[in-house]
Amino acid sequence: MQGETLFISDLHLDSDHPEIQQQFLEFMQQDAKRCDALYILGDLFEVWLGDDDDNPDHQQIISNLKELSSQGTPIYIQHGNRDFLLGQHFAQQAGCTILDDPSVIDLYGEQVLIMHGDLLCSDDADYQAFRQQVRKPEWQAQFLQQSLAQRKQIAEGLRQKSQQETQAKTTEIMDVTQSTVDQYMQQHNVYILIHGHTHRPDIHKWKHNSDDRKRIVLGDWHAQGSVLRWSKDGYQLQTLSREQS
Ligand code: LP5
Ligand code: MN
Repeated sequence: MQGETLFISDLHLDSDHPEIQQQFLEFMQQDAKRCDALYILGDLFEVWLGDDDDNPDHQQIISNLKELSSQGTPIYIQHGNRDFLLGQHFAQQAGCTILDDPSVIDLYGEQVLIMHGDLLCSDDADYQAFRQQVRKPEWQAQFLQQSLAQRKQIAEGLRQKSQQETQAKTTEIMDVTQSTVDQYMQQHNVYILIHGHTHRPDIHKWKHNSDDRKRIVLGDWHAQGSVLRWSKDGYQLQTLSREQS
């Protein structure tokens, strides 16, 4: 719909879940068709091993993104903790613009901070150390030099390690840290923050000093879709049931 901007995140697209891919393809053909812009705030893909991966399911997503953008919907995408290797080749093929995390955008006159959300989980020290390492350009260049088969194996080992570790972490550690949220909002001089990653869709409102602040958390697409619709007149955080698609 024109006059509306859409936000999604955490689809975790993966060949093992064709139903999510199908729902996203329909979302692009329907909801996103005539909107003012589509923002994807990270983890569109479950794993991204490099732009040279020729996975046919990924290729289908890329060509549909390209079609949507060439029909006039600007598409903006941020890196998630699983697809941080999305690069300029992907962006060009898909007709998307990769945005920094964090970024401030102008939404119908309102300044809004958008993030994937993993940076906000600052109490998760092991993850933050790991993140720092894998976001270094030298590390990434070295990783991308390895064969696709080697990269797959490393990513698989990492997923297993992550699964073991997250089981041992408390839910508090894996949620955002409020003081970190306030710091980012202060630093970017905004009252509204939109992010994903935690898979805890919600709208949090609080006062910081005398300011009203708001944090909108997008949901993942594991069991159903999740979309934030934003227009001049207001916003709505919606779930998209699978039956609908
Ligand atoms: O993903 P999720 O939500 O389950 O957990 C995240 C954090 N985990 C990760 C790791 C990813 O899940 C693994 C898949 C990434 C694929 C990338 C592919 C390309 C690059 C490959 C790079 C080698 O992001 C998890 C957070 C959680 O969110 C909540 O915020 O807690 O963090 C971790 O569990 C990380 C550990 O705490 C630290 C891991 C140290 C790894 C040490 C190197 C092991 C290498 C093994 C190689 C065989
Ligand atoms: Mn994530």
